[in-house]
Order: sequence, then structure tokens, then C-alpha cells
Amino acid sequence: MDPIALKAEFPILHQEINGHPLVYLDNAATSQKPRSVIEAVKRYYEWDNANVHRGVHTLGSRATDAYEGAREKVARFLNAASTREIVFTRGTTASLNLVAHGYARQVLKPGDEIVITPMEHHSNLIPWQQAAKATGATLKYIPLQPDGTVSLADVESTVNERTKIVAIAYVSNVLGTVNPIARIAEIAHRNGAVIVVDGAQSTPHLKVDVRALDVDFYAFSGHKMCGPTGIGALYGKAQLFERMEPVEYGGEMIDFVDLYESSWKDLPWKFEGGTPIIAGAVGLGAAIDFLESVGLDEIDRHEKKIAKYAIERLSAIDGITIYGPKEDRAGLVTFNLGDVHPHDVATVLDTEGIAIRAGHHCCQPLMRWLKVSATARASFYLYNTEQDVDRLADALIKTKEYFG
Ligand code: 7TS
Repeated sequence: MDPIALKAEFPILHQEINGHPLVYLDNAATSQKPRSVIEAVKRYYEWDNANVHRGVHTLGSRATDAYEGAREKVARFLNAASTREIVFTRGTTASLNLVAHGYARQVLKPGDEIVITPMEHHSNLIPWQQAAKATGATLKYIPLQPDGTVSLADVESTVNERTKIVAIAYVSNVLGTVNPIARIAEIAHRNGAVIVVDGAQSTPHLKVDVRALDVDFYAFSGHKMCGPTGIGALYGKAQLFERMEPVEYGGEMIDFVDLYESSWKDLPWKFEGGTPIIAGAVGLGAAIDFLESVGLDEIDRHEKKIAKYAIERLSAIDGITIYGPKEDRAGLVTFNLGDVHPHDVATVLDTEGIAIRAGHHCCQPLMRWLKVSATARASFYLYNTEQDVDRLADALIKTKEYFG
């Protein structure tokens, strides 16, 4: 894998910010888009645009083929058993809310338990808080180890026969922890619970096989994996999707409508009320083609190498604190530079053309667990290089000198 050749495919990365060549290290927030994705969306609007599932005209059938073709790509990419198990959504947040509304609120009763962890993004936390409140179920947390991992012993002691749902991130967007999903799925299933996986930070970076992991629901966003914003998907096992009621009603999702009763389309369309995000799905399909042409295992290997180098270089800076596990972690580094506020760190780095994120990263309970109000975070992707890490480390040394 040649990150420099790959970077050439991303037009946005070739510009100067504040007089310096841009180094984009905010990929966990959103990734940049290769030319092939931008072109696919453009070509769709210039040649194929029409509404789907209704037109007998040529553009209508081309748009439908493009949209359903993208669904086939997603199903193959995740190794789902069929396209019936792939629902297009706005992204991870919408996918998790669909499970919380369409599944959790229908099955949970008082006394049931939902199990999550303190490392969850707000999108995989608040929907469960609200589902617990609405149903009388209890929300429980698997505690974190001091290095920000979960131990299987703690999973075993938190999950029991009252657990109906275990919801957990595959990869933490702050700690870089990679959770042992297959093992946790086995524990959930042994206790009669379903497992919901937040795949926002795993799908772009490593090979995901929903059947090998044996997960029940899996949510992800297109925009973090070279695709457009506004599109993502929810994978769900067909037998679970079949039991679920739609959450949004209206056009596109119906079979037969009478004055007082209606019936729904088959899977997956019963969950896709209204005109769908057609161009977004086309762009997501092109993003999958792009990632597969590079190879997910290659991407994973490359990012781990970059993250390891970043941890080495940043650890050498006096006064820096790096959060999360030391080994077996994803391609991002979250840190604080002495008592310099992370927003100041990010602002100074921006003057050097380096884009990182600062803040709570939509993980306020995790910030409290880390005993900080905010952190800085550099997150890598396939186009980042060791030179980018050097620019980051050198700029952090300058920042430290600047703030004394
Ligand atoms: N789950 C995780 C683990 C995430 O990192 C994010 C976004 C989401 C869910 C929500 O994804 P969305 O596409 O629905 O917004 N995380 C971040 C981040 O770390 N910085 O900005 C967005």
C-alpha cells in the first residue's frame, strides 16, 4: 500500500492551510473523499437521477439499479447473508436509534437490562438511556480496566439472564480500544441477549464480517469511510428485522394502504420510508469499491503502523499524556499536552496547517472516567504518512514551548 499514491486520489488534501501543506488528522470525525466517490455522485446526478422503486422510465430503473446495487455492495462488504439484512440510514446515529426504537422499545419490560460501557459515543448511549426510561428497563455498565479496555470477566459478571441487549463499540473513537466483539457476542447469546455493535470506527479501518462475529445488529456511517455524509446502514439478522415494526411510516415502505389499515413492504424496504438517500448510497458503493481496491487488511496494517509511530514520537514529548491501551489499538491517538487546553492545542496546530479534533468527542461520561474535561485527538487514515506524524510531533513541541 502506497499512502502517497493514495493521497493523490483525494483532491482536498492538496491545499495549503495558513501557508502550510494541509495535514488532515481528523479522520475519526469524518474522512476525506477520493475522486472516484466524488465522480460517482456527480455521474449519478448528471446521468441517472430519478426516484427509485416506482419509475417505469429508463432513468427510474437506472436509479433503482444504482441504489439497490449499492445495497448489494454493502451486504457483500459486511458479509451479510442477504440484502434483506441491510437497511440504508443516515448513518450510525440513525441506525442505533432505529434499533432502540424499532427493537428495544418493543421487547423491553421492567426488570430487563441493557448493558453498555462507559466508552460509548453518545449515539450508543442516549438511545439506550431513553429506551430504558420508556420501558422500565435498567441500564448497566461494564466497567473499564485502567488502560481503557474491557475484560471478558467483567462482561461475564455484568451480563446475565435479565440482559436483553448488549450495545458496544467495536472501536472506541477516543481510546482506540478494539473490543473483542466475537467473544462478547458469545457471552450475550449464552445469556439470551442480542448484541448491537457500533461500527462507526471499525468499518472504515478493518475487515468486518458480521457473520463471523455473529452480531445481531451492526451500525456504521459512510462519511467516515470515504463515502458521502448523510448515508450509512444498519445490518440486522433477518429474523430480528422481521419481528420489528417500522419506525417511520409513509411512502416507499408500504405494500397496501386502506383507509384504516395498511401493510408493509418486505425487508429491508419496510424500514426505508420516504424517498431514500439515493446519491448517498451510490457514493457509499463507490467508497466500498475504493476501500476494497486498496484492501481492508492493508489499511488496518498501515494505520496501526502509523499509530505506533505516533505513540512513539508523542510519548517522547515532555508532559504529554496519552490515553487508551498501549498495544492492539486502532489508528488514533488521544492526548493532552500538560495543562494546555486541547482547544488551544488544536488552534495552534491549525496555524501550522494540521487538523486535529479537540473536545469531549461526544463521550462525556468517558471524559469523566479519564478525569479530564476534554482531550486532543489525532486520527489517521490510509493517506496519512510518518511525515504527517512528524509534522504533528514537531508542532506539538512548538506548542509546548509557546505555552511555556
Ligand atoms: N459512534 C462512534 C464510535 C463514533 O465515533 C461516532 C462519530 C458515532 C457513533 C456517530 O456517527 P455519526 O456518523 O452518526 O455522527 N464520532 C465522531 C468523532 O469521534 N468525532 O466526530 C464524530
